[in-house]
Amino acid sequence: MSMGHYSEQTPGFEVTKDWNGADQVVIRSPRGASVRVSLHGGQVVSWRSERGEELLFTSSKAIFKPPKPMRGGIPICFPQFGNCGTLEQHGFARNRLWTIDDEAPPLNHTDNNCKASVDLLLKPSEDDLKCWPHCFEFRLRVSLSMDGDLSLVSRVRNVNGKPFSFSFAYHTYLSVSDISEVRIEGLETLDYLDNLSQRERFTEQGDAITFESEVDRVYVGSPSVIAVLDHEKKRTFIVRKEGLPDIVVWNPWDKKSKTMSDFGDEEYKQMLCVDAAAVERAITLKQGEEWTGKLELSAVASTNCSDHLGYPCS
Ligand code: TA6
Repeated sequence: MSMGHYSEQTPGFEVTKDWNGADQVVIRSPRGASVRVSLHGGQVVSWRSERGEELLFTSSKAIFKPPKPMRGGIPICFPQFGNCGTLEQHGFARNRLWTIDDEAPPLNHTDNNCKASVDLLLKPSEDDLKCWPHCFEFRLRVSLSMDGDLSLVSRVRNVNGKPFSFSFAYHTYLSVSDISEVRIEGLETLDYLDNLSQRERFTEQGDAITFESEVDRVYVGSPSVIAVLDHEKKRTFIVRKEGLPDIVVWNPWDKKSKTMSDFGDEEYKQMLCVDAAAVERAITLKQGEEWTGKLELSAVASTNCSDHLGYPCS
């Protein structure tokens, strides 16, 4: 067991092993919230509130055997989202072993909300360069604020000559009480690409989004803050993002659930994927250029969500 980044103000992180022997990093906030990150895939596999409540969904049938990513938490889709490209579904980053990065350069923006954090690093292997011949450095900082907010900051740098383009998503499995009691606010009237009909483009209605069937959509040009309201739990997830213009919304519903071996037939009722993403337009980096994509998640009592959104939640 070793202790990493540590300062008077902020608790540090500890490195443990999951039951498969894969290294995991655990970050704790002084008030008891916690986040667990697997070095396999740089995947957040757990985010718990100060009361110890798990806020992310993980399937009871999830496979914890690399290289397959675990069905749940926050897999990282890079350098390709979905199957729109030549690589495996959602790219290779979620199937690779990341390392802890002790020399991570400081983040550009200062963040006054003292946080405990860990920095992870991914570089392409020889095999990766065969299928995607681009030298990159992917730095991921995972942080937990004093209030238990979870933030992920990705920095992708082009470290060799040729420009390259990629798409990206934080494939976030939110845990919900009952999908039919959930609504998303902030995506009203936006255009979306429907993955259920060959990415055809549609325009969302004026109301908040609710769920009564399979949904697999990429909302393009979405606001930087949206809210996922769980009426039964009286809880709202506030999703803030930077450098990620799109939001992917996915629920497999009953039929698709039955086709996924690492997902329970009824589990679609307890999860909703809301991914901060860059899908519609690929991100292109010239030599030496770096892109930053930030996600911040807060879980608040629904009574307070308008304070976070700056407009009344219904
Ligand atoms: O985010 C939506 C999506 O692309 C869906 O089309 C669905 O395939 C989902 O991701 C899960 O992908 P996975 O490869 O993790 O089974």
